[in-house]
Amino acid sequence: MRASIILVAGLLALASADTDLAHKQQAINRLLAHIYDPIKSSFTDLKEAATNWNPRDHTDHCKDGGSAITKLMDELEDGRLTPKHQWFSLFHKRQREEALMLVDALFQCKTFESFKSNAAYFRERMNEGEFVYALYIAVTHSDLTENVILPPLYEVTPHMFTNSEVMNEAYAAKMRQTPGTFNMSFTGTKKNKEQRVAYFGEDVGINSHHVHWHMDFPFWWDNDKIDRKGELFFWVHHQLTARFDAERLSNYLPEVKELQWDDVIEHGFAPHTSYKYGGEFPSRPDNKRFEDVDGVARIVDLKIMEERIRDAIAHGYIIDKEGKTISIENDHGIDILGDIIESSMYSPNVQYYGALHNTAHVVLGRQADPHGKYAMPPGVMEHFETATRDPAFFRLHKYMDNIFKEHKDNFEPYTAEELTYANAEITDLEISELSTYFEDFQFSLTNALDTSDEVQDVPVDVHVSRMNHKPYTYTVKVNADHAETATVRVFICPKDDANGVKYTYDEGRWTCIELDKFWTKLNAGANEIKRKSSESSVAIPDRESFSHLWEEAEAAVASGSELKHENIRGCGHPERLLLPKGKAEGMDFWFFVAVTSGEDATHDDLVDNEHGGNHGYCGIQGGLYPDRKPMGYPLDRRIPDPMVFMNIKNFRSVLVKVYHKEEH
Ligand code: CUO
Repeated sequence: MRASIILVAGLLALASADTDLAHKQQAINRLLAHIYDPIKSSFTDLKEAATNWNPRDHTDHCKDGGSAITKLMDELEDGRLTPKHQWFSLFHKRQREEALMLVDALFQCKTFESFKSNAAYFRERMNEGEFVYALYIAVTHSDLTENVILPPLYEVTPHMFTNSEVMNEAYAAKMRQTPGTFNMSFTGTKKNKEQRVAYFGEDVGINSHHVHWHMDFPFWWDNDKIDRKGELFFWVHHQLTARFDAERLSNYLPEVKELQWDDVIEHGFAPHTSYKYGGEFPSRPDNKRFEDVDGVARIVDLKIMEERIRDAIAHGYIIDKEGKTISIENDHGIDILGDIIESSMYSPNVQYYGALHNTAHVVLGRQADPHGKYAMPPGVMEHFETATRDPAFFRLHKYMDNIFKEHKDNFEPYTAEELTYANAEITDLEISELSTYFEDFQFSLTNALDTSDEVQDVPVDVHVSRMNHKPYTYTVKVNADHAETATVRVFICPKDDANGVKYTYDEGRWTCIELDKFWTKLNAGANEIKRKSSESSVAIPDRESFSHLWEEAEAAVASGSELKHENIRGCGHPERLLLPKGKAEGMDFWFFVAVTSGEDATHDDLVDNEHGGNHGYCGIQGGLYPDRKPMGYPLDRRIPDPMVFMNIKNFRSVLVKVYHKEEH
């Protein structure tokens, strides 16, 4: 034992020079490869740490003197931790506590070596789902792993992103040791109208964005204050529901109806998805009536929470846990409401307002087995990476969204004076052709398949159809009185509802999709602002594939060269889904641009630095949300008089068509 400690110490001394980005990326890749199997022997430092590093002997590497890691070690050694080869859900209280103990232990590491060694140690001893979640959170938020890119979760835990039929074929290919590529079709059949929009809810990019959003802004987060986390919870989900509605309109489906506790859940869902360990995800038949869920909540509990929240909205204030009132009749109100509704640790009174959203996710997820009679595992609604697959997700979020809107609609409309930016007048707005199409995409299932030092990996891929759009550009021509920084806000809004009736301004504003927002320097006189779809600050490009990250890091380490990364974050709407699907004959949308004063910027450098270019839905990590205005401005308040909007010279709407093409 003593000898091995000395050996580990020796290895650490050797490795201490190896903390450049290439080595860090390599270590994180290797920790996440084949997560259900032991670390490969060829990953010598990780294997050594997993075998011989005892975290209790290295508490001097911990900022807290070792209290976090000691707590986790006590749980482990007392046999209290969830075993391996069992499902994991963040909504399961005990499992979450365990994962967060590891998060805490990793956050306390002073050096990357101890971070990596502790991670390797617990990778071999903790539940795989807990480990993956904890490592993703730690890498996302720790300074030690700055600029490390997390591999796409759909290639780390592919079971959560593809269907059982494909997985069965993949297992067979591995058994035969024959590489293969298998087609994944969306769940359901053409008999089900909801199937027409399954390409959106089941898009791996949407699922990845959603799960990363919840990792960047976890509801359990109680460290430092994340700026406007509650408001962003509203905004990112409002945008998901608005985008889903636009997809529905393009597919001749009505907008999503909100879920109601006294009504049936109209649409059932058969996920055709299995856990790696834990069996099939439960299915729900059509028209299921809500039932109380044992050990989670009664339906009446949810109604009570909703009533208390609606009461607070009507009163214009909430009551904190000391009984004091806090006004929500101001721009900060939506942020507090977001904290309360989700609820997050920032909720001023969780005892009273509960956790309407999180509880509803679990209640919906359990409707197939509400009393636990059949020991069914958690439903798709109980994981952020699978939730949007279920049409009930959008019903639930429409319901939440309507509560938020009730609050927002209490405010007085913006006046013409408030909306006018006297320095600028938009003289023209030109948009290139807007068109969508489907394309093929492939990702790897290799990590879902069992392996060992003796069994060779077999490349097994899944092939899926996904939506994309032709790159587009738009040009805003602006006359400015004097040189000044301005904010440019860009939205696209469906013109007609499902019945082909034109939305009024007031109805239509909540259907608008934020396409972009950026800061630019206006010169005195005529300006031409050109912007490309690829520059959008709500979207991110495709995630780097795991194999690409792997090869890049291995090559950099082998050659001793430097690794440089861009597009670090996984949070951001997939760039290829920026535009809603069009129609063959073209679908009418308003392309709306607002140029307003750049005084609303919270950072000085936004004209030249877009801080990762995904702040619209995901903020700036570790910093202030870049825009002081309420999210959704200027469409976030009632518009009873459209003339006010139409006459604003710094606003411009143009009717455009989005085409959908079978071939591109
Ligand atoms: Cu993202 Cu309900 O919050 O899924």
